[in-house]
Amino acid sequence: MSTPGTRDAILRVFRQRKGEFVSGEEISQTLGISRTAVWKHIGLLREQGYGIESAASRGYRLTQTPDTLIPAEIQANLETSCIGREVVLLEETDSTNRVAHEYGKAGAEEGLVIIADQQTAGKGRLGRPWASPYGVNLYTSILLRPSILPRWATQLTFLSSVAVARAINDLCGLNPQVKWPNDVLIDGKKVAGILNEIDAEMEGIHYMVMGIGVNLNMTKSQFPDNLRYPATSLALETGREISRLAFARILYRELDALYNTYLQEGFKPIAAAWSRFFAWQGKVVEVDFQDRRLQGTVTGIDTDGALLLRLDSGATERVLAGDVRPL
Ligand code: BT5
Repeated sequence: MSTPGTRDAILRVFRQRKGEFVSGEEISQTLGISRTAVWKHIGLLREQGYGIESAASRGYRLTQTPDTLIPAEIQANLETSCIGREVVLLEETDSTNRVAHEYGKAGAEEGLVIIADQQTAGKGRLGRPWASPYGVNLYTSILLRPSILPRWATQLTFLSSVAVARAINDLCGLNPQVKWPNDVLIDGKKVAGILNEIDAEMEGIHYMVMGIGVNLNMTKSQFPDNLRYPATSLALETGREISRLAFARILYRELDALYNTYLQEGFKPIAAAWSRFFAWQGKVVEVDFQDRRLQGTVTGIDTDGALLLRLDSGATERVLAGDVRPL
């Protein structure tokens, strides 16, 4: 058994026994590995920050877990119906979205979650980079297989923004705003980005990859110099360290609840939830769209996620893509 798999399995045994001592003999038998291997893996877990007490006649007991992202810890009592049913953790990868595409193409079930401690080529929209330093933030991609037409796929971007905004509010008590179409901001500074991609044909979606990056503990010096917009992290905003594990779990729960609502009730409740975090409703904005610069009052979003602007002429314009600035 590989080291991460064994680590996971040992943690599962500890969880099942809820803080009790478990003998080395029992762990070795349950996992089918030698007592020496158990001892070695306990040592590795301790190096990763797990508090594991050992008592000569009683065995081992888990006393503390670090902020390490370990699938068993993420899944423990997660109680979601779909999201997180399988969790793949990678210490380093180019992009979790790229990995999720591989799983999608190979036929993996929806709800699969990919997480990385670090991305070496994290992707934003239009080929832009997403800064993804080691161990401080959440970089995750979720594989979904909604049976919807490709043109409705943008609706899921709004769903992910709401989940991120709710998770931030739940865990930190901050009041994030969502920006059309996909960013999550705190006081106008970008704290999370979303990159949803689909593999589809005209009649339907084969799968969707929902990519979410949230700046949790990133420090000022870890942000690239040439950012398009001001950025921040939850630690910078709250002054305290944010548990990656706690944030990931809350995010997957929110996503799961919203995804179920979406499948049962459609986009309407998602759009309503999104609007509550949307600071520009009723505001005058400017947007570059299809080689034109438009100014208008934001009246909401359409069923396909297009931004609805009321122009001075009284006409309504549907903006499908573009960068919106408040005036
Ligand atoms: C996004 O693109 O905001 C989508 C970012 C999605 C990242 C996640 S991480 C997990 C998954 N795997 C991936 O490979 N991607 C997804 P966009 O709106 O195009 O914004 C990109 C721009 O944000 C860049 O051009 C920078 O200016 C800025 N930026 C880069 N890294 C940032 C960071 N960590 N925090 C805030 N802004 C950043």
